[in-house]
Amino acid sequence: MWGIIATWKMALDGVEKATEMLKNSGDAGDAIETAVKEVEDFPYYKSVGFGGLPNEEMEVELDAAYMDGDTLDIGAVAAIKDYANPVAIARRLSKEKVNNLLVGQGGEKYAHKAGFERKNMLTERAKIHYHNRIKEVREQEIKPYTGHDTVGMVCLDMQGKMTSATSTSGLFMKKAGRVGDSPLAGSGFYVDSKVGGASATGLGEDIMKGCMSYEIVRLMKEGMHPQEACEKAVDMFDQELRERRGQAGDISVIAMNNQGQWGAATNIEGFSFVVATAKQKPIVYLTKKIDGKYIHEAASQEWLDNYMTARMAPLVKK
Ligand code: SD4
Repeated sequence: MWGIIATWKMALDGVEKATEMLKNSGDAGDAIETAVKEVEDFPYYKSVGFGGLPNEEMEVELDAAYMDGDTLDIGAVAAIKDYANPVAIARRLSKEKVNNLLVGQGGEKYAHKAGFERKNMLTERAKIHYHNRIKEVREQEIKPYTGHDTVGMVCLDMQGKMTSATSTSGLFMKKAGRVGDSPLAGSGFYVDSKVGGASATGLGEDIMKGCMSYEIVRLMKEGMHPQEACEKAVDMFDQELRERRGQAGDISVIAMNNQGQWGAATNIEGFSFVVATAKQKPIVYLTKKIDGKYIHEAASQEWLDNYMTARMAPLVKK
């Protein structure tokens, strides 16, 4: 068995590439890194890698992580600037004995010495988004910009090894130095090859409060199917936040166990994700909750076309 699951439709091309590797006995570490890099390199995705939207100071600060489910090795970078593929730096860090999570300049120095490609990650298009947003919104409340799109993945290879990885530019207009859930083990990602893995996207500040990814893996370890674990973790924590705080931020999750079974859940409208396994070709699903029950529907060609058209539409400075 092999499989890969990833947040958001934007992961499709990367998942397709990973599928080719996994089918041919490829390693889950190589496959997941290839898949995440594909998303990082595509300039029209606004919250991952090149083309990611900047912070308040118009600087693109990136968070990324990598975890090996066999050894439980973790590597992560947070709030780093000017590197093309943060996930590759995170993976390299996972091989160190200590110093596995590096922030800001420390992460950049490590990446420089390790020979990673420097790149100005701020595109002209992202600058236009920034200027338009400054004009549009004066409200200070922190919220993910519409269609928050952190990429998070879980991968299983034929050898039974599982990995998890994330990459994001975080929340649009975040404060300089703000770190979300994505580089934090247990919150944005977690994987254990003996059980399975999970990853989250949404409002990092709330995802962290519930250590969502670890919670899902914990529930799977207790014997739950990934779908049941995702539903339980999201529904219970969403309710908990509402009761205690009066509101809950966006939380969307994906999970896969070491049998290649998978699941997803969300507390928003319009969450999409991509799955491929030895049993099914890569499919983009849209998650809906009808009468309290989650339904994953394969996205139509029209929906897929509209997704790309919307992301690549010309942008005018207001
Ligand atoms: C964060 N969870 O930095 C990320 C944001 C996100 O798509 O998912 N954006 O809080």
